[in-house]
Amino acid sequence: PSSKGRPQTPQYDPTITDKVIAATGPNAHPRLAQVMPSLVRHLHDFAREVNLTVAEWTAAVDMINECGKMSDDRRNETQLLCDIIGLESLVDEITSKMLATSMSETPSAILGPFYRQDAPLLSNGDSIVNLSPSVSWYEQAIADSAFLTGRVVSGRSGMPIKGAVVDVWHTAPNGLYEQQDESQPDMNMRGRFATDADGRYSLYALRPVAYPIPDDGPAGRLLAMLDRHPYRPGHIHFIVSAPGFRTLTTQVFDDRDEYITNDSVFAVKDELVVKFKPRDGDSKALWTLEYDFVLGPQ
Ligand code: MBD
Ligand code: FE
Repeated sequence: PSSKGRPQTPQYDPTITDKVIAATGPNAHPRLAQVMPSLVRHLHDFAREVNLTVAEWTAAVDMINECGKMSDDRRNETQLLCDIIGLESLVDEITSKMLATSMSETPSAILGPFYRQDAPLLSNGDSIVNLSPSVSWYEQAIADSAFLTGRVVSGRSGMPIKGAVVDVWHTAPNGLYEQQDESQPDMNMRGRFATDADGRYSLYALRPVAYPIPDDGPAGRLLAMLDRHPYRPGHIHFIVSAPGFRTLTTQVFDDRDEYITNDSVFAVKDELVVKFKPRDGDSKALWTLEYDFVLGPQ
């Protein structure tokens, strides 16, 4: 083969991609120096692959700006945008694969945009449901009243963990978290429970209902333009923590739900699908759920 041909790679006119990557300095933050070249390469390749135009890029910038502008402590539109393209679920999967030490640990699920710190510290057997007979969803709250119990156990030893904190939250039967809804008192449907000497937690809550994620912003418009629905299957969120154990963020999903195979944010896992059973002889609940949380070592 001739050695006099043109060089295979341009020497004097590197691609924009190469220039951006080469611009990283020697004192760059190590993790950023590792991840940014990959991000730039994939983003540039994406733009080339779809022939991204200036008009389309401008629309995307406007969209991200709008997400930021409408976000506050009650609404996180940027996170919602990540959720509907599966990014929060993917990152959760990657993280749990990196950290999990055994198959027996309860699988994680995404935090979502509606967690609030400092939920009330309650006692086992207390209710997180604040029911006023004047709310439109009163009847449904009675029909879905549920006793939740189970143990927090160590994945390594199988022993119950005393003093683990079970932080729980879900929506009212109208499909709204309390911070989205003027008709609910502050911190409604939220609570933190410490496990007893047998590692057991117990509380009164509700069977969760399916509901649409907020779809009056950019995330909702994107769903509509993709001919997608905004619904999540009914779920209850948990963060389970104990000293010496890796904190578990997860959700359980009611198997009665029609959206269980069709979650708009892709968070359902088989092991997190639960069956509520009818409860006899308890004036406070028509249903029971028994669910154990298995924690991995820190
Ligand atoms: C939710 O209630 C939720 O849990 C997630 C992950 C995303 C949007 C709404
Ligand atoms: Fe949720």
